[in-house]
Amino acid sequence: MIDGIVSMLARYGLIPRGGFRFAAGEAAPSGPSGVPARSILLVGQAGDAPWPHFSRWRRSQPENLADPLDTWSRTVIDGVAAEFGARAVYPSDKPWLPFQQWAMRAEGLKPSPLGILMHPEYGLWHAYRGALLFDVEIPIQAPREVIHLCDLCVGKPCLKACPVGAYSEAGFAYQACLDHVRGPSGELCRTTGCLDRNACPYGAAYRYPAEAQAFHMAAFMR
Ligand code: B12
Repeated sequence: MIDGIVSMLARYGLIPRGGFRFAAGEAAPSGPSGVPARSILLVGQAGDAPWPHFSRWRRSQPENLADPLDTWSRTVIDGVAAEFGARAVYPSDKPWLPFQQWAMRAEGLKPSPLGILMHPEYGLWHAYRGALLFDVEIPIQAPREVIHLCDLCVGKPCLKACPVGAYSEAGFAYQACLDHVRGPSGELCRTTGCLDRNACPYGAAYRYPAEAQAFHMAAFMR
């Protein structure tokens, strides 16, 4: 089954991002039958691999379609869920589901100073597009030991590039970021993406192209 899921996701540039079994008695979201799920498989992306698939699909959609990436993700991942007897949930579902906590458990990742999880290969250039919940236990490998690259990073350039210091030890100054990105000096952030995220030296081969970063920044500004 996992092989089938992997090859269906690959058609869209998506990959499984690890999973785990919920412990007995743990508050798990419901599976396809409506009772608490027994296991979960996260679905996401490394680098911008889904971008060409998403862009092609988007050209066939109305120009003013709201939340196009979420809509594309639902279209694709709902199809995978239906094929493999799972229930799909999404990062944009409300109330928000704990995707980053699930990801830390599934792949052993830890947060970078920016809040984005640091991946040993993809750096900050990865995301979650959905998760598949199962009524049954699926064969999932336990996460391997991961070196948290931020522990090795001495200069922490990710905390120095933002002109308004939006990210700091105190967390993410959401309003300061938004005001700057929307304002007259935010042109570079709007067109090439978050300067702090781009300052990270890891996973450079997976960095999203400017077009994709501008798309995400526009969504953030809305
Ligand atoms: C709300 C939200 C935000 C809010 C944060 C407000 C806040 N202070 O809570 C805002 C709008 C600021 C935000 C921004 C961004 N976000 Co955001 N966000 C979410 C969302 C939808 C819900 C978070 C949540 O509360 N979950 C519920 C709790 C119970 O789950 P949790 O796992 O415990 O949540 C963790 C996060 O809340 C995290 N956290 C708290 N504050 C912040 C701030 C940032 C910037 C991040 C990344 C995480 C983070 O700490 C919690 C502890 O683990 C998640 C998706 C999801 N469902 O989790 C994405 C998510 C966390 N965001 C993500 C990303 C990438 C971003 C951006 C960096 C890029 C973008 N999408 O534009 C931007 C930053 C803007 C910039 N300068 O470039 C990714 C992170 C992926 C990863 N590799 O780790 C997620 C998982 C979405 C996804 N599809 O993959 N985000």
